[in-house]
Amino acid sequence: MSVRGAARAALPALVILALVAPEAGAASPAAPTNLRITASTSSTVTLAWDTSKSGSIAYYMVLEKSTWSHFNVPASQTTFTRTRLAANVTHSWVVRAVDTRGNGSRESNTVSYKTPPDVTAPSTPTLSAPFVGAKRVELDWTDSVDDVSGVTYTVNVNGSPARTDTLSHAVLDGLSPSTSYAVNVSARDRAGNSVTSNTLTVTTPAATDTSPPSAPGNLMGLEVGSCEGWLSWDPSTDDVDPASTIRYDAYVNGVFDSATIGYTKSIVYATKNGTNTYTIVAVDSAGNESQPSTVEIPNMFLC
Ligand SMILES: [Ca+2]
Ligand SMILES: [Ca+2]
Repeated sequence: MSVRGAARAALPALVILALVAPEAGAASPAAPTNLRITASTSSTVTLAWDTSKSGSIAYYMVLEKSTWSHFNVPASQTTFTRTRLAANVTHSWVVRAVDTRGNGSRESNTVSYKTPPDVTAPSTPTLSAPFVGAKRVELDWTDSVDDVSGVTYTVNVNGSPARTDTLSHAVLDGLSPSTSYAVNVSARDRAGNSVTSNTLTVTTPAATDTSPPSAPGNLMGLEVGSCEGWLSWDPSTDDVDPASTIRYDAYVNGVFDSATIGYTKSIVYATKNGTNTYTIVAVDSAGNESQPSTVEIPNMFLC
């Protein structure tokens, strides 16, 4: 762990100490007792404890020592359910009572629970292709849900991974016209369990579209921190392609910089001191390019 990471990890402990430090001369409440686990699943644990025998209790503080987290529970409540626990980790908890003057009790007994390894794959996504263009295919799939963790998706084209992301939507670009592709999506949980969607065979049409999209409208450039430019523009329209599949190529001082698809914002940088010129060109799925839209941002500096 880096020095900065260690300092960050230690911070919640310092905060907890400050929160429950007893006032000089004030009696601390008695510690809660009989902390126990009353229910558990692969990713949740329910704790219960017996009330403090003395003190005017304002709330209970459940400290999760394995993650340096704490959770406050009203005094009327002597149970707490922790959800979304990481798999295959030993977690441990204690409870402290805090009275209405802010005095904290000693810690209760400690309980621990080791979550089992995650061996269950996420639910199977269902893949569809809402748009098939000459060189570009839009893919959409149902969200895959895992029992323990988040899910990462990999789009496979003809059996090879093409892109990986956490979004349940993708546009494949750079395909060939009049060609068939076998496409599916694998969903993987953090433990590495994966499941694969249905396989679609998509056949791109010939590139007969010769009309370019409209030029990106209302291009705006905002300088952020001298060297960074935030660009935004209104979506282009095309005679064939839906807005979600139009590609925008960004140029910095005439040099290609980056591309986005269906997304009308971009972050660009200065490549020289002074005024930098940014250009956005919309490109449809057949490769037709719009008229360029240009904005200048003055007074920039190289990062
Ligand atoms: Ca799982
Ligand atoms: Ca077109």
